[in-house]
Amino acid sequence: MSALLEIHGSIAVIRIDNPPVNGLGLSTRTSINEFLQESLSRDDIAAIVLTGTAKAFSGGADIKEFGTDKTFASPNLPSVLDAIENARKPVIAAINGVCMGGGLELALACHYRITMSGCPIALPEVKLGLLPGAGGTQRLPRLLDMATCIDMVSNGSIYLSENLRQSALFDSFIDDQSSLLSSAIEFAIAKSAARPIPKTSERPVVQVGDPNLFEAARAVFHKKSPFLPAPIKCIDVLEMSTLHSFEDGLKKEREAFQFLLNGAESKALRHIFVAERAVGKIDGVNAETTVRTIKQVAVIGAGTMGAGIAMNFASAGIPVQILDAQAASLERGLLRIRQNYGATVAKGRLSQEQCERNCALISGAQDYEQIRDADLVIEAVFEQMEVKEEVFRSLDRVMKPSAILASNTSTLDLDQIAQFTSRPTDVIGLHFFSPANVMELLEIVRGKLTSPEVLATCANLSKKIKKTAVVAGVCDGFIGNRMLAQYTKQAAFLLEEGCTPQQVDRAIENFGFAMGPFRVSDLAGNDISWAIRKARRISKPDEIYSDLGDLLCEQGRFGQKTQAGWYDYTAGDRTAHPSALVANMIGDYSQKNGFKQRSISDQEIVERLIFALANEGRKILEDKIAARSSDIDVVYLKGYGFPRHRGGPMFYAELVGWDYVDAAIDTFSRGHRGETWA
Ligand code: T1G
Repeated sequence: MSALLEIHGSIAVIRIDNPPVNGLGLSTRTSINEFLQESLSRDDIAAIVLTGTAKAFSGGADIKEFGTDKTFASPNLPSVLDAIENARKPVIAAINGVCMGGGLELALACHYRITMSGCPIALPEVKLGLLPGAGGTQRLPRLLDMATCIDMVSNGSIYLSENLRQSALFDSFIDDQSSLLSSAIEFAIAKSAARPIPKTSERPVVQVGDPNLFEAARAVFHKKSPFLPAPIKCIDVLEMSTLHSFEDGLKKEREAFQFLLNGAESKALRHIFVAERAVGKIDGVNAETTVRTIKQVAVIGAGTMGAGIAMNFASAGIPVQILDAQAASLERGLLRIRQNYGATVAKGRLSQEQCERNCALISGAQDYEQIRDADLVIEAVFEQMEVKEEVFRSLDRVMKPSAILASNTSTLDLDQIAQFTSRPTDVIGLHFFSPANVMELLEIVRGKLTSPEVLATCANLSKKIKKTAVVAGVCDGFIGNRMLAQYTKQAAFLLEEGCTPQQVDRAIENFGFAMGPFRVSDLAGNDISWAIRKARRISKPDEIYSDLGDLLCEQGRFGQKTQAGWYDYTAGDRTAHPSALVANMIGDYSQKNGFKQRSISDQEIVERLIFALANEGRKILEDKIAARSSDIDVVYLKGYGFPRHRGGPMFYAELVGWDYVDAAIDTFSRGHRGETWA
């Protein structure tokens, strides 16, 4: 059973009891309905209170049931909401916590609603590519003004109950949180004889006011989310509530819900909802795994990365020491903290001044004595093994026994780094992405000897600094950069065959990326990938790359910072202008190398780039560098801008079918630079 029944005198209390969020799966809905029918049949029961256990009333329909015939909004399932609304005794919703999606729709079908402060109220289905499919779009506008309905339904905005206190959504609002149930029971007793029993569906729709409200909202979403059908559908069905009867409006809602439910966008967004939570399931780590307390962090290196990393902790209220041999670097690091604090994802209620107060700058310290008591030290020094070796040998000598020693390396072998210490089980990789205080992704790199305790501690800490942490094994590039290397390679090979940078960028941006590979490279700095290719040409001499990126950098065209890269720029303007010089450079290079030029479709451009990602992702899974396919999707969404409504490279490959992908790769492997698809 996933509901409980308690009798309080003449009042029946039905408690939704399906941890962790009281999801309204079929068994829960069935239990609620059984207890409802029992309460309605008993002469000694005058009214019913419906509430939740713990901190949730209900988080909504069970997302995992979608695609089955059990789903909440399934037209072929008797609705517990109809049973409640048509009950011949008053049903009162006592909203005790999270009340979202189908949970709010359940409360809207009740005859009265009582709540307290601090309850998140939302219809966030749009974030899953859906819309409220159980009457929410037709009942809410009978209680709240339409502008708020549009914000709640089309944006998925979450409102705290106290911010809706004056609305008709709640019939009673209590201030003493401990007395919600007793107040609800008293309210039920007071209403038990009141007739007629008020039905939300029989209330008139609240006056819209602005006749242009719906059109203006559509214009916003056409611009804001051109790839997503759900927000516009939400507005359409909300508007239907003003044009049709409740029953007809419900039919329109149901049609729109089924349309969205079966759409690729919603499948992708539901996949990511589950994937973002699955990353926290780490092999060898469970609820019993010890998590060390991290009260003090130290960061070695006050460069762009070091300062950004430090900001994550300082802005989450964790004191952090920042070390750098050069006092000037520290000053620059502090300046970066001041300048970039506003964008820091981890900033909670801390002010910039409080964040700075959490930062202790230590210059010239080479003996690390001053940081020996730190619980976690993260090195963000120069990306050379010799430098890392010196740092880790010193840290091993100085740091207290329980300290965790982390490297921010993005390309070096963490297992080799761990061997520089006498405590390899305490060594881990924490690969932040630049700008480190902004990018949500954190790759936690698990060395062969990294202990589950150290893993659990870092995974727990990542939540405190508001990062999405994905565990990766040790290999060159871990998960994201390893895939990015194949993506950027294919992008350059497309230029060798006759594409222009703007054609490649436009094709992948029309697929949904915010920026194509060449605009991204100009933004990040073409010299960064240039340095990586130079290093790889030594470490992996057989690796095949296009020389175009090198030719570009040899002309000093590093991108926006030099006002010239794959594109031309004017001072102070980030607009990318196609470059005749680059076009000539590509043409000359391809002609010199005898590369056959051809017209390439946008579809091929997209498939070459996306299947390069998926193909490498598949190898990453085979090498056991990622724990699951959906982790790879989360990495590429959170760290590399893969469009969320496409679900990630692995999800997209599964959606189009791996047979199709393999057939395409087989064709590519017989074409230009085909050997790189092996
Ligand atoms: N269905 C299934 N599982 C859910 C779930 C849901 N609705 N919500 C959460 N979970 C799981 C989640 O996967 C995780 O699982 C655990 O609960 C804790 O979640 C007909 C069609 C409620 C604010 O979109 O926003 O109703 O990892 O880590 O941080 O119109 O969960 O432990 O295995 O997020 O405390 C609409 C989605 C559904 C709300 C709690 N409802 N959930 O946050 O916990 S569609 C939503 C959330 C619908 C109707 C339509 C949050 C939360 P695991 P968590 P949290």
